Amino acid sequence: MDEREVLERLRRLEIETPSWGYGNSGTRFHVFPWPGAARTVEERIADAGVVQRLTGCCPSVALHIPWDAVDDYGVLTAHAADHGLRIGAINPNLFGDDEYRLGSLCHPDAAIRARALDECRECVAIAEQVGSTIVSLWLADGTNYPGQDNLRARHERLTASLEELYRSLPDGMRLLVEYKFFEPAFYSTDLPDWGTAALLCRQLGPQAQVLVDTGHHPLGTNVEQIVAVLLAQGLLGGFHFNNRKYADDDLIVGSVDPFELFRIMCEIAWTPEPERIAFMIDQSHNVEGKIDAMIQSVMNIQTAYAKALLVDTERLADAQRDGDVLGAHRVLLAAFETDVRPLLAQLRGGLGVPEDPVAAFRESGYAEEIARERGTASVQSAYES
Ligand code: LRH
Ligand code: MN
Repeated sequence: MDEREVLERLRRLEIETPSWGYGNSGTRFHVFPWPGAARTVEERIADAGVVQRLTGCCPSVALHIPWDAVDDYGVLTAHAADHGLRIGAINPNLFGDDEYRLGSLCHPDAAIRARALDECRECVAIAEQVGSTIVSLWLADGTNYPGQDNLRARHERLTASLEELYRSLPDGMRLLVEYKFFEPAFYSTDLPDWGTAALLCRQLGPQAQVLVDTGHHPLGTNVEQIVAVLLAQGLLGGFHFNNRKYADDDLIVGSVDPFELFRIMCEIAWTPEPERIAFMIDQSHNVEGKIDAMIQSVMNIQTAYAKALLVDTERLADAQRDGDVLGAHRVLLAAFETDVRPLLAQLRGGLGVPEDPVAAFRESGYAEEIARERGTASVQSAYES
């Protein structure tokens, strides 16, 4: 691919940021409040607007309901537009309520399943109101002990619940199904892996696709191979980008294993229609500033994608055809080891944004301004509440 094509593909890359990535977050041990961290959905959207202004490639923000629930979604959509944003994926929260102790859409009690389904349908309605075409569903559902529940029955409840939800989708809206191998359930998770998610999406229909959260796999999993298979099957709906060293650590994407992110973005670079894929970030910034961490994440994804687009695919195909194993590997290494900062500076120049958006943010005074205006909200962790 020549430089002009690479720049064109980079210009078309849009990355959605998560509203929940701008607020205070922590672990069960402690939540370290950050001065000026966003406290309301309006502040979260304002901060996402700063990321868009400084990167030029983050025109939408994902919402989590009820964390971001408001009375008037028309007003919220206008507020987002004032900050240069549209509202993106709507995430139902079916894990933050006492009634969901034994699950939500998989709960043994039909009344609780019905209630969870209503909350999902409410998110479909919210998506319609804000002009979003994505409902992104992750379930904490699972069990903690063998025998706690019938595993097959839970799967059948899940299937029936998702079929009802699927029937409520208007034309043009997609249901993204996110899997995760464990946590908060520690024995079985009802949506544990890509295979289960893919089977269910195939059964539901073309408006259902799989969401790959890069932190949701057992250590050692070949995530780029999962991406390749889902692309081949037409089932890859989107990503929740982050990085991890151990479990679902939700660290800055590309911060622990940039080579893995590069390998994942190679599968995207080699697919004919990447635009249908929802590129979203899903992170929590426990010890660092929220906004510059988000900007760094966007830059890391752009860097990985730029390197992936520079892979000499002809030489790679030749080496693969000739069985030149190391030769093929070295073609990939050559791209990964390319310094793409000049190319990204060109991209950002063309987008009218700073060459180094993190440095520009830090020089902008915005962090100091919101720290003055918003102060530092104290937050309790699970153990402390
Ligand atoms: C679950 C998850 C899911 C979100 C939550 C904030 O671990 O990845 O996507 O709902 O994080
Ligand atoms: Mn996620």
